[in-house]
Amino acid sequence: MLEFSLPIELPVALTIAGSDPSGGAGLQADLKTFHQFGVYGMAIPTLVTVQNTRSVEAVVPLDAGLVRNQLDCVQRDIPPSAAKIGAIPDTIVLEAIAEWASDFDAPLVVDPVIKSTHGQTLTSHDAVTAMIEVLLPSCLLVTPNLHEASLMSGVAVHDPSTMRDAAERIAACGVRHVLVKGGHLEGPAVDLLWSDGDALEFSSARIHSRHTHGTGCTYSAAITALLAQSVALVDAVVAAKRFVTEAIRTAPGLGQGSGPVNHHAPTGLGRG
Ligand code: PXL
Repeated sequence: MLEFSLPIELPVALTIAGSDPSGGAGLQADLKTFHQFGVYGMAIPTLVTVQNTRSVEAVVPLDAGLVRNQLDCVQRDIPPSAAKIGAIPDTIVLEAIAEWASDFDAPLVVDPVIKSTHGQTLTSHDAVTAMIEVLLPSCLLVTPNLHEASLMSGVAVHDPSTMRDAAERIAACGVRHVLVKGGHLEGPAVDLLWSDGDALEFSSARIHSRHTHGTGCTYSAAITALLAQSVALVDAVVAAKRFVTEAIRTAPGLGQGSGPVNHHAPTGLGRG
């Protein structure tokens, strides 16, 4: 007789993010990444975009009450062991999420998606200010790119030293770990993790590709999936960066514009 050994407990992660119908970014990228890392994914949309790999044609915010009801509804039934927050359209939705987050007691990652790959504003400036004031104190990790780190810190970020200054200032807003992604600098892709007052740098070879749509979503989703499995934060960042680098290197070349990365890339966990 065959005997199956099922996982004793399936890890669960939640994404609260925008919808990208082309599947490369937003909650679609997050769910694929959760799945690839062996994690059961749940998803709450905050806004709906009309977009493909060439352009964003519309961004439609969802109602804050609807977002909050979804949060409460899934939380009381399947409480996730980690969650991530992506694009937030406006201050009202931000405040609804922040109120929920203040009671959430598992690791919470926020990827402050201010603009889409094509430069369309997804998170309003007011919402970024509110994010710093009311959401960051409930988060374990925030993962800005250079532009987002500049906006959040007021430091013009353009090299490793200013990445560190910005990270330190953002951490002072009440978040323990800040990962500033240096992917848009020249040379190797160096990310700086400000972690409990220490600065750590992670470097990977730069891959020249136009197929980088959704890279930031995929990176923070991979970190969240690992945190949902109780992996330590620094180890989660190292493994997630490796996954994303491989996902860019093996991008499937879909679409006529900036296509998605390869969400089937190996995770290094021995099952993806
Ligand atoms: O990759 C950032 C991002 C996040 N969320 C949504 C997006 C994008 C980029 O286009 O569309 C919904």
